[in-house]
Amino acid sequence: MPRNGIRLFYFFGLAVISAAFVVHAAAQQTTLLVDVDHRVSTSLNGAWHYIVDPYREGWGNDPHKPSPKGYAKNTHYTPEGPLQQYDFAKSPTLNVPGDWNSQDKSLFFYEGLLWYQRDFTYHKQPKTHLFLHFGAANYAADVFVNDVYVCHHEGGFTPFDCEVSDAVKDGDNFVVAAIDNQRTIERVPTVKTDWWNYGGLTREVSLVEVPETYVDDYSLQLKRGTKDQLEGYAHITGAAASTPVTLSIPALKLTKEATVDAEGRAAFSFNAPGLKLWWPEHPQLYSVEIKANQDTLKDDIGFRTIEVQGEQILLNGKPVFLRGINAHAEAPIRSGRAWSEQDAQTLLGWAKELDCNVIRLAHYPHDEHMARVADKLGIMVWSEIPVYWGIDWTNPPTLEIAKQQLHEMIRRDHNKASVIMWSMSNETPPGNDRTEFIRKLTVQAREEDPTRLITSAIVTHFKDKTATMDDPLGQYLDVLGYNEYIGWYMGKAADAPSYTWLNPMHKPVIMSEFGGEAKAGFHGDAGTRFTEESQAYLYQQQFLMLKNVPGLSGMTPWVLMDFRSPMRQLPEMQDYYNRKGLVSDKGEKKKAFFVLKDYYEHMQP
Ligand code: GCB
Repeated sequence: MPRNGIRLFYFFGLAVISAAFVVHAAAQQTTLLVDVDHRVSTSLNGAWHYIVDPYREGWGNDPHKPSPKGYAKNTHYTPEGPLQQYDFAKSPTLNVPGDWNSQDKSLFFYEGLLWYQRDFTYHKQPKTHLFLHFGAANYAADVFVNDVYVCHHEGGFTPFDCEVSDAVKDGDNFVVAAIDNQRTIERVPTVKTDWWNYGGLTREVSLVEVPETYVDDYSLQLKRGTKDQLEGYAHITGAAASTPVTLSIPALKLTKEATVDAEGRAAFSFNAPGLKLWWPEHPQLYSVEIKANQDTLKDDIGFRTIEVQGEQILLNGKPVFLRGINAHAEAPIRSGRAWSEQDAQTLLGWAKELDCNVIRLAHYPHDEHMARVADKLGIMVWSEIPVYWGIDWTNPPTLEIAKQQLHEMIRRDHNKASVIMWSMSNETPPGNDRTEFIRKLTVQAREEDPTRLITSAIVTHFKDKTATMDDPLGQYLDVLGYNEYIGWYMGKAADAPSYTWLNPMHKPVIMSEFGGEAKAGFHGDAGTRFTEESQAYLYQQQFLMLKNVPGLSGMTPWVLMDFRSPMRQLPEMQDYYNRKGLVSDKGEKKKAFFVLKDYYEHMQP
């Protein structure tokens, strides 16, 4: 990897290059450790001081060429000292993890730069690497430890690890993180989304210490077409060629050894007699242990295959119908960005109650707890990057940041049995530039993970009452997702059953969105918008229509729970919430919840 070269360049070239370039060089330094939640770590969750900085004062005079000066320093204000106009120690605090919008009323609509700071004590062991791990920071993060610039990261929903081995001192330390959630055209997502742009250190932060050589990535998957053939690799950073790596699965009494090649990669392929597969009804997980030199990495993973055959999706070789639901990473009951295991338990608990076997985690990678809990509960997952609506298709840095987010999503969750599909995008406007952009993403996704299915949610275009599922994007996908809002944005719910659907590509189709809004507790007749009755009726009519969709292999109605969106401004009904939830933001189940539950429970397998 060119990473080491860039590191050396960073340290020796620092004095002679411009501050702007330092930002770029630091950007390359983020590592990505898999399975961080199974490593011993020191949590940095808790209260962090913050300074709201709408004019970007903390970056110094040129906000376009940020330099690691300004607020990266942790100096305290004294009346007799040089003029200094900030002081972290006297500034208020925010809880980390947590978005800033839902913690301080004055930050509800805030978008821009905000500085976080906290002290920490650390005693690093010799011959180790120390990483500062961020579950996610929305959107851009620049991080300093003891005044040393340690990393830059972009993308608000994926993890990153900044190496801080040289920046950390024995004893007292401090970390400063500049987080900027300004929406811009060239970012991913771009300026308009139907969800709240929650800013800040929205997921857990920790210090992760690993030995000199360590397992940074591994993969172990069931080979397609088999019931007990496992294959994969472990990648050991810093390991000399021929270093032995041991992989064991104690419950199967299996221990396998392989040696790393010149790239630090050890390949595994072996039979696992007696292997129980992962099924939604029996989500079997195995404890897996990987050892290389001083490092041991443990994980709990399941084994299953997922593939398509004609218009069907096969799980472990058998056709499966995906009884799904969509969900945003909106925290149940309290609102704000979801981040905890409890949030995941609540959201996935409702999905389970609906008798779902799949959840679409829209429209960006959710917290890792979601995939972990889904692994345990037996809920399959559609995981997506925020290539949403109108992206800057012809701008190369936009493609780069989309690719980076795709890479980070796959890397974090490629050992989660629950995750069966990577989604490249949602409702993108047809056009050659769009298709070429997403085609490139599909190529990368297949290279990085040949074991899962590739999909996208496509907006349905109707000609009169006929929908032809022929968006050219479909040729690059394994499974076609189609979104439609008959009965809400177009047409009448009563007419849904009379629509015709055509599937000229003969691929499996998931109706990836349909639905309508209802305010919990608002009742009336089925023809009155926002009543629970109208939403329930819309679902019933959709079910009648869906019977006629050729190749239908699943559905994920929109959406499990009401979620905050600045686009939803109707007083008394919406109040900045998209009300298409089957459950309100306060956890009240609407009539349509029970309509869907009944439908799924009585569905023939
Ligand atoms: C869509 C989008 C989703 C919106 C939803 C709506 O098509 O994919 O992000 O929230 O419609 O409620 O309008």
